[in-house]
Amino acid sequence: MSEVMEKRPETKNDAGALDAIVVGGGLGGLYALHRLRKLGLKARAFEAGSDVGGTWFWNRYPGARCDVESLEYSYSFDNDLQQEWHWPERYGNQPEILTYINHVADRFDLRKDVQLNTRVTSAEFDLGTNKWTVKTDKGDVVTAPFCIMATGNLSTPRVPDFKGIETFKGKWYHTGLWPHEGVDFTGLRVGVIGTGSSGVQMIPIIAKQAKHLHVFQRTANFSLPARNAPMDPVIETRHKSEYLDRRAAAYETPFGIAGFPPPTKAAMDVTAEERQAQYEAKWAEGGSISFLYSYTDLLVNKEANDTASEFVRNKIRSIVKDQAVAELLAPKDHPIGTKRLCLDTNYYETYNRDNVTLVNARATPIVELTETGLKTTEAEYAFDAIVFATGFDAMTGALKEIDIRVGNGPTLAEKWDGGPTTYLGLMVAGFPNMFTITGPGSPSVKTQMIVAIEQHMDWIGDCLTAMRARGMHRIEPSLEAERNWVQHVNDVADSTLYPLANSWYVGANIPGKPRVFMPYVGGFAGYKKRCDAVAANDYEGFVMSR
Ligand code: N01
Repeated sequence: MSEVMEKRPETKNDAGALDAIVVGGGLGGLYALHRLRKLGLKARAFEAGSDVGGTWFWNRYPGARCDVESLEYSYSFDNDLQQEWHWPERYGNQPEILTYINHVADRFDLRKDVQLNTRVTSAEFDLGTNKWTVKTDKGDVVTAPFCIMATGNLSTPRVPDFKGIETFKGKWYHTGLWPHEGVDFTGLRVGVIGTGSSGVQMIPIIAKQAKHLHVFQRTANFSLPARNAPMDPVIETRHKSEYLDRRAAAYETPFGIAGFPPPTKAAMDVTAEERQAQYEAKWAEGGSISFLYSYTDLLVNKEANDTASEFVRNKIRSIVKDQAVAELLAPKDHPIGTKRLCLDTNYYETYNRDNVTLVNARATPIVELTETGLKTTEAEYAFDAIVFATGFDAMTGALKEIDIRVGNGPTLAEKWDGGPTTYLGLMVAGFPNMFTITGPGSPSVKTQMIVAIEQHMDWIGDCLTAMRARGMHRIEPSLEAERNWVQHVNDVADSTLYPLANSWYVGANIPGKPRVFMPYVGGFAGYKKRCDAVAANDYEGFVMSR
């Protein structure tokens, strides 16, 4: 057994005895604590928020809801937990999901190892002692052999660098930093900037409160009806009776979600009438995976994709009465599914309201905020409140904000200057003993996130166990393994239609961010097999040392 990984007695906040430091107290960080504890290892997590929950702690904007069904979007590691928990609706909303995460933290007594209100500022690995020293904005200095980055993929909110923002006399908000007390927009003149998943969920609700709502859309997004509904007790009972099998089956699917029969036909192999009927059925069913599963080739064949894209554009044209507005809302610059598909409740219908105006922020970009509102290249708008639904520095933002370094080598931010490089999305060459949960280069955001988190943390747990058995103290990927994996991630992306979109998957929403395809789109099932094979093959591509 290695010196650094002996089982030690519980000593609360005894920093010297830590086996691992976990950065983040969201779904990833909490599961990391649980898994490490099961292995007899002592860990402490640091969380910037005033409570656990990560994404679901911060994103409290009106209408915030998961687009994966609630019976799927939950931990699978404890069967009693999944049997006992009751989800009231088909899709969990933000307060319910946050309640669930708090329940898990209490039930598994995880809070005692989470230090809240504490942001990790730096992490430095000492090649002599094989230990990470982590510092926080509260003055903590802690050391441990392993560092587990559970920093989230969409955890660094970004407000565009608009001139004059400090002069605006009204209130402004970002969806990812929403006030805990909520915001009442009743009777206010409101401007919402951004029409991604957050904007699409929020706009119908704000429209009902506001005196007038202006939506500033730079890129039209495809959105499908969620068809949220109260949980059907028959479905719940059946799902729970099949839970163990369904969780196992999820590992065999591309998105980590079971229950959707994989498509068997290519779109162009059937008649136009058959396609129309299929898309209609999927539209009526609600949900994005089911729709993308209409045919085998929607994400790899442009001609096939065009049929699905046009179906949704026609739906928009049929819902929105003003055809000029409908054309503006109908996406034409990217194939459906290549940007994150939105799920909505009455999004397109909202544009039929008299108190809602869509502004084309592509043709007439916002140039500045003013004391009273904002100015585009064409007009000036007066607002009491402005909401930025402008997204995140996705996948790399949170990690690059921490000063992560090894000896005198480059920081992680410097190494990733041209785009992130990892081996399997799990580790970075040159940064030993640092694991990234659902890091860039893993399927992460292209899967059910909780399944991806559990798969990563289980793999990491097994890796630490293997190291302990071998008496090893240090692990990192070889540069060659990392290079090959990055090449593979790019090759797979290039074989699909994904790179055709200017999405946050390629960093396009952040000015100056290198255009690199970050998630792995080769499918969760194949990815998991690859991770398992790497472990079975003596941790192929990794170098372990004492
Ligand atoms: O952010 P986004 P989001 N001027 O980056 C626009 C997950 N999520 O918070 O596309 C004008 O998608 C920008 O325009 P463009 C989900 O994975 C999940 O909505 O860059 N507009 C875009 O319209 C999602 O994909 C759920 O041209 C500007 C918008 O702001 C991810 O989080 C719910 C602008 C940003 O859209 C991020 O979603 C919510 C500018 N200067 C989020 N800058 C569910 O589970 C940016 N924009 C349902």
